Amino acid sequence: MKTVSLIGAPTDVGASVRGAGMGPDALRVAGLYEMLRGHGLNVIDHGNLAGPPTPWTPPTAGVRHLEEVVAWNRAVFDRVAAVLAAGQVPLLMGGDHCLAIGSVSAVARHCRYAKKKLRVIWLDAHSDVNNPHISPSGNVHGMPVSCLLGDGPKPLVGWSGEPAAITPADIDFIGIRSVDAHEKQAIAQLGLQVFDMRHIDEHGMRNTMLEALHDVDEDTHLHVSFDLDCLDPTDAPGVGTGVRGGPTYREMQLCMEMIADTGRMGSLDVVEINPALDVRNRTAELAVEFVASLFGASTLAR
Ligand code: EXY
Ligand code: MN
Ligand code: MN
Ligand code: MN
Repeated sequence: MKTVSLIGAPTDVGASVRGAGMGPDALRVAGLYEMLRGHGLNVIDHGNLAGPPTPWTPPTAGVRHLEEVVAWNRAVFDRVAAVLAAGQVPLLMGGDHCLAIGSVSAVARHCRYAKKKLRVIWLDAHSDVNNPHISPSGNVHGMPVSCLLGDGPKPLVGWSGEPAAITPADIDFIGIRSVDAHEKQAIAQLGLQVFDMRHIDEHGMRNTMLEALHDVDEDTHLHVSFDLDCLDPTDAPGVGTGVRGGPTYREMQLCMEMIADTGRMGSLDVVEINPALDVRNRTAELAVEFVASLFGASTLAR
């Protein structure tokens, strides 16, 4: 039986809006553990990782809270690596999206040893491909993809044991609708596969996901990095950087169901839930519904 390990990382260290540090408990209150158990999975809740408080200082050399971001990601990296080594599926409960630096780096290292092909699905309103030279905010939750591609603040790069944890061909973005001017240039230069909302409008979620998942095979480890601001803020108000015009509830469910159908999801981040901005824990409850679909809880037996 598959074992899913819940790892809480209660921090907003990579953001400028406070509150994402309460995300892990919001997911627990919304019944994440019970839902997974109910679907026949073995579940271990490892509790919350420890790390430094967020200092709320301005950026230095284009980056905010670098030392603390490194500390939190180090804790995430170590725990995700240990969970993968034990043959379990790590489910990182953020926290803000800077934590994907640690989780995806650990997954990339694991894939190299296990001789698996890594594919990352990045579900987000934002492309998160800033770096300290181009970031308008200095917030590291807008930079994790660059760090994973080997272009970020030195202390956040190279953790997988290679100069870059992933190549541009390893990652597909879904739901994007907020891209900074310099990020647009980076996306074009790197040739990143960005399925933005216009693509989903024009081609539909089904064709979009067929394209995004086309090269997933039995040797693939699929990592899903799920930023809740991918959803429309009318459905998911509890996020710090909401952008209107997201996928509908059913489009998002189809996205999750098609990922589940591959049978290859080996690790997952659920990030950017901000309970301080939420309405009666709606966003965490929605996250639990979508995670259920990612683990195969479709309407009919298939
Ligand atoms: N692109 C903006 C920045 O870099 O400051 C906003 C980034 C928000 C990142 C959110 C969590 O995905
Ligand atoms: Mn993000
Ligand atoms: Mn986002
Ligand atoms: Mn691709």
